[in-house]
Order: sequence, then C-alpha cells, then structure tokens
Amino acid sequence: MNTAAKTVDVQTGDALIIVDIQNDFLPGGSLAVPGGDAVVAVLNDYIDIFERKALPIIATRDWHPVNHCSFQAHGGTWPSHCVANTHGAEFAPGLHLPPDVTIISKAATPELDAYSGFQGTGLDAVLRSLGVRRVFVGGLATDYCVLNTVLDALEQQYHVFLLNDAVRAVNLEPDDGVRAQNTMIEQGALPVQCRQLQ
Ligand code: VGL
Ligand code: ZN
Repeated sequence: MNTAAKTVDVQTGDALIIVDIQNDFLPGGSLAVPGGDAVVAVLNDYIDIFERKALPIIATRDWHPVNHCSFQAHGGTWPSHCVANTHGAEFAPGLHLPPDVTIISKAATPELDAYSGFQGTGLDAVLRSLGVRRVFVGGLATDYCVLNTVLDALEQQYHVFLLNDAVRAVNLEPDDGVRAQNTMIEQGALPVQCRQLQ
C-alpha cells in the first residue's frame, strides 16, 4: 500500500544492514519469529545487488551473555536466545554473507538490553567512515531490532529504506509488526521491495 512502485538506484553512499538473521530467530530456534526463514532468500537477493556494486554490507547480531537481563530467568521478557558463541547465535547457514561483511554485535553486556544496531556498537562511526548516507534495512524482527535500528538511523540523519519484503515480526500482540512498519514510515523510512532496486 505504501510501497512506491518507483525504481531505486543503488549507488555509492548506500549500505545494506541485515538485522539479526540468527538461528534462534528462525523456526526451531528458542525465539523463533513466525515466517522468519522466508526472509533469508530475499536478503540473499539484496546481498547480490550490494556485492555486485561493491557496496558495504553490515550484519548485526544479538550477542547476549548467558545471564542477560532480557531473559525470563533474569527478570526479562524473552526465553534465553542468541547467547554469544552458541549455535543459536550463529547466522543462519542459508544467508550468503560475503567474506568482507562487517559484523556488529549488540546487547553483549548483562545489564543492558539493546534492540538497535546503533546502541553501544560504534555502527554510526563505521557507516560514517565508509561514507554511507543511505541505509537499506531488513531482517528480524520488525517490531524490535529492525524498528529500533531504523528509528536510530533516521535520528542520525541517514536516509532509510525499509526492506518490506525482507522483514518479519514477533507479534506478541497481533498488530505489532504492522504498527512498527507504520511508525518507521511515519518517521521517514521509505518502504521498498527488492524488485524496485537497480
Ligand atoms: C530481538 C527480541 C529479543 C530482535 C532481539 O532481534 O528483534 N527481539 N532480542
Ligand atoms: Zn535479544
């Protein structure tokens, strides 16, 4: 509905940010996002486009200590997930990350949760050093880490494209994903689909 049918020229100054495509967020994982596996193939198509143009590709990952405050056993909301250096925290094997991908680990201290790839990670400095002005953001989950990463990027004055065909929501409440998408768009993110990119 909000997706403009225009084409988008991917060019110098653009970067792809892939959010948290980790085993624990996919079916079979401890915090599986419904339909989360469906975004992997689409993200691979985005990766191809950015790789062919030699543009930066960033992959964020949830990288929690065993006693992280977001875990139910430690007073938080979630089952234990994405514990650093475990299988659940590994990137999905089907995701074709290039060898020169920049990996951004987040929420790695016990007492702080961080849904945004910008929070305490140096991502902003990385993007600035690469001359990035526009970011293309997709991954998991729409209503948590994608939402907060997009809002922070907008606040830091990046132009943001939301990869509408490459996000899925947790939906603790049924409409959380839709509400998150609307919020991102209201704040200035432009929704796109892979076929619009050239
Ligand atoms: C996320 C819930 C807990 C996410 C991370 O990546 O969206 N969601 N930790
Ligand atoms: Zn987490």
